[in-house]
Amino acid sequence: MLTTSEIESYREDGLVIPRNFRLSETELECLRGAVDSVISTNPDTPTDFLFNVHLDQAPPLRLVGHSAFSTLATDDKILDMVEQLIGPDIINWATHLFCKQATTGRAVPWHQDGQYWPIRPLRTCTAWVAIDRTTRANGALRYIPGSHKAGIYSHRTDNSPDLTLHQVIDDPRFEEDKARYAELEPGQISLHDVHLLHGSAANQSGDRRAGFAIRYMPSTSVLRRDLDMSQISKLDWTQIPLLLVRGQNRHADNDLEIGHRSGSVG
Ligand SMILES: O=C(O)CCC(=O)C(=O)O
Repeated sequence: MLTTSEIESYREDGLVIPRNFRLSETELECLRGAVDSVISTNPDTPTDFLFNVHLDQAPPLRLVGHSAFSTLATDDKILDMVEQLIGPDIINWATHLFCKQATTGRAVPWHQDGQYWPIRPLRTCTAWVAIDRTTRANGALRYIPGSHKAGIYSHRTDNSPDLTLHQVIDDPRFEEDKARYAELEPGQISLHDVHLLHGSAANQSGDRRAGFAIRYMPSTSVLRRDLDMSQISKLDWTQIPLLLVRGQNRHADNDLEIGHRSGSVG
C-alpha cells in the first residue's frame, strides 16, 4: 500500500515511486521470458510498441500476448495502490510494453498521455513496471513534477521514425530543465497521472530497457469509442477490450464485451 506521504507526492508531482513495492526475482524471471517471447512471436512489431500483449490477438493490433502480462495487470498489490489513487472501481483498458533495445532504442518524446486517449473524463493512472534496470543512460522515464496540474498542453505531430510516439509537446509553459528522472531497479514501479508531462531519451547504452505500462481508469470514466482520434493516434480505439479488474462498472457506456474473444487472455 502507498503511505500517506506517497499519495501526497502523487498528487503534488503527478508521479510516485512506491518505496515498499518490488516484484520478486521469480516474477521478474517470468516477465523477462515473456518479453523475449512476445518479441519473437511478433517479429513485425517494433519492440517499443508491443501494445496489449496482456491479451492474445486482441484489438487494436492483434499481437500474440503472454499470460505473465495479464497476471501483472491484475496483480492485487498493484491494484491496491491504484485504488488508493483512483478509487475502488477500476478498468484496465490497455497495456504497452516499451522495450528499448540496447544502443538502438528510440526516444519517447515529451508528451501528456491524455493527448492520445478518448477517455472522458480523462482520469487515468499508469503503473509503469521496470522489467530491466532503468537509468538515465538507457532511457529511464523522465517527467516534469507538478505539470499534471496545468491541464492540457499544446502538442504538435512529429512523425519522425526515431520516435516511439508522435505527439510532441509544443507549449511555452514547458521547461525541460525542471525534469526529474524515475530511475528504477528491476521490479520497481512508478505510478503516473494522465496529465503528467513525461517522455524518455533514446537508449544509447549497451543495456536493454524494458518497461511495461498498465493503463487503468476509474469505471466512472468512459472509453469513448465514437470519438475520432485519427488525427492524433494511429490506433483504432473502437474495439479496445475493457477489463473490469476491481469493483463495479459505474458508467453505462463502458461496453465490457467489445473486443474480447473467449479465452482471449494470453
Ligand atoms: O516507457 C517509456 O519510455 C515511455 C512510457 C510512457 O510514455 C507512458 O507509459 O505513458
